[in-house]
Amino acid sequence: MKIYLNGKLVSREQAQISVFDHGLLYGDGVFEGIRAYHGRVFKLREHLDRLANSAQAILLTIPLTKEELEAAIIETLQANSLKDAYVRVIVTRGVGDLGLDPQKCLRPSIVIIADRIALYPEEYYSHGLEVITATTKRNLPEAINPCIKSLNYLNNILAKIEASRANVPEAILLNKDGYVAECTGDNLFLVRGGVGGGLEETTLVTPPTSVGVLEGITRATVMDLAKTRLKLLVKEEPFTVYHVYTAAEVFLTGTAAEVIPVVKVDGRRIGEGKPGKVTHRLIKEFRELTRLTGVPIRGGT
Ligand code: PXG
Repeated sequence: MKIYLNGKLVSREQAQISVFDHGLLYGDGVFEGIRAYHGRVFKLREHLDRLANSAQAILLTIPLTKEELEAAIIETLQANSLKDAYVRVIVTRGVGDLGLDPQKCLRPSIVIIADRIALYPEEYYSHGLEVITATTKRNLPEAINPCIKSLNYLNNILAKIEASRANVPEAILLNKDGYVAECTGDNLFLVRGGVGGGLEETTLVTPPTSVGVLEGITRATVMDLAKTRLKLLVKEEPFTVYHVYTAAEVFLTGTAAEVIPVVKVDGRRIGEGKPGKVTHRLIKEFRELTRLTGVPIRGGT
C-alpha cells in the first residue's frame, strides 16, 4: 500500500506522523471521506470544496490548491491500482509544541490514504437497520459547527458507543433543543406518506444545517435525485423524534453507507417494518449515478 504523506508516496510502514502533530495532540485538523466507483472518483469537487470550507472555518491554510489536491488523490489511487476505493484525505495543523497555539505549527500535514472499501453487510440494505436515540447531544453549532468535518469526532464516538452498547449499528443524535440532527456518520431522512400510495404527495424531509448537522454530500445528491428523478417534494425542516417514529419511511445517507433503510427506532417499528419503496428507489437511483459519474482515475476509464 502506498500512502501520500506531505507530497510523497510512501509505504504503509513509512507513513508516520510526529507525536507533536496537533492533529494528534488536539484533534486540530479536517478530513474528508471520498469514494471511487468503477475507476471514477464520485463527487470529488464537492468533497474538495467541503474540505476547503472546513479548513477556512478553523483558519487552516491548506498548502495545496484544489487542483493539486485532486491530482494527489488520483495519483494515490493509481499508485494502489484501485478502481473501487475509499479515500481518506486528512489535513492537520501540523507539528508544533505541547501548547495549543497553532502559530507554532509551521506547516500543515497532508495525508491521503486509499484503501479497499469495507462495505456494509448486504442485509442492512435488504432488511434495514435498527437504531436508537443517543443521550449524547450533537455539538452546538455556536460552539463547534457540525458543518466542519474536523478531526475531533468525540461527539459522534460517544453516540456510537451508546449504539454499540444497545447492540445496534447506529444512533440518532438530537441537538440541545431536542430536534433530530443526524447519526454518528450519516444524515437522516424521513418520508412522509402521500395519500393513496402514489408518490405525488410524498415528501422527503431532512433537518436543515441550522439544527447542527454535517452538510452531507450524499444528502445533497439524494435531495437532488428525489426532486429530479422521483419528482418528490423535498424539505429541510426541523423535526423531533416523534416525527421519526411516525414516518412512513426512514433512511440514512453517507459516503460509506450510500442510502440505507432504517426499520426500527427506539423499539418502534417504522412503517411496515421493512425498507419502503421510496428508499428502494433512491438506493437504485443513487447506485446508478455512482456508475455513470465521477472524475476518471485514468483517462478513458
Ligand atoms: N454526518 C456525519 C457526522 C458524517 O461524518 C455524514 C453525515 C455523511 O456525509 P457524506 O458527505 O459522506 O454524505 C458524515 C460522513 C467513516 C466515514 O470512515 C464517515 C463519513 C463518511 C465516510 C466515511 O467513518 N462520514
